[in-house]
Amino acid sequence: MSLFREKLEKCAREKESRVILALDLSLPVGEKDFKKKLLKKARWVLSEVSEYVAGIKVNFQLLLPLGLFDGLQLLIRDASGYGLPLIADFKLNDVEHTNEWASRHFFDAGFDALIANPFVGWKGGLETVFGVAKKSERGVILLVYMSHPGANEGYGQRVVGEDGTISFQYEVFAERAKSWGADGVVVGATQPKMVERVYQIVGRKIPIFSPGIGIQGGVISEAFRAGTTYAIVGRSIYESEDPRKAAVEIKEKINEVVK
Ligand code: BMP
Repeated sequence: MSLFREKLEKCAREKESRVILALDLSLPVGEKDFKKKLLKKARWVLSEVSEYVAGIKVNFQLLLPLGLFDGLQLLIRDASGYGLPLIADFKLNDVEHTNEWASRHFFDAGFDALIANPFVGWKGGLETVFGVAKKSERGVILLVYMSHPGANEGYGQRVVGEDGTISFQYEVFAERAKSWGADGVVVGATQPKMVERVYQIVGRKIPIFSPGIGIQGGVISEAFRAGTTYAIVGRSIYESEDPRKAAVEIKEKINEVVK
């Protein structure tokens, strides 16, 4: 098991939380001191919820204005101080040399895991990303079925295997997550049937991360009964007037289902 998974499981146990905070705060570009304000707000939200979440996920909303080795470093240091694992959500989706360069930067910057898109395949795609992650004991999480309605156009397509068997693309990706040694899979909470099917394939070996609770329409009880391990939650927490209260409520709702 990678250090990432050990760290995540330890946090989840100690904090009795299966919530990963998606810290996607944003401010209008060009607003006076927007970078300073953005960083201040992100650090405040993190400090409010740090006791009630198992990990943090960072996306383009913070990376682009703050910069990986610039403002973001303060947030990365905060997360590390709270002992929280950090996931880089830039959905790596390119050829080998670009993927490798990006993953080295994310890991050097202090991220514990990254999310990648299995559509690019192994050879010349994600092989080196897994190699870089393994060497540094970081994690790779694969997108298996996304949470938005159009996800069925890609992840939900029927595909014909070499032996002529027909399956769904996401079933193939769930199998690949096993054979490639992924540290997690993303399956939208909005798709409880897909969560259930992916859980049949990966079992307890690979945690299922489900975004889409709340604003996107996903329901905690449906997702967790189907096999979700961690909920990725953004706006329902950081847009709330009281992020701490929102995080506690979500964590407790999940615990009612999983206990
Ligand atoms: P929210 O709870 O505000 O809907 O945020 C969900 C988070 O999960 C966002 O960071 C989004 O980029 C991410 N996400 C998603 O919503 N669906 C997916 O299928 C994969 C994701 O990473």
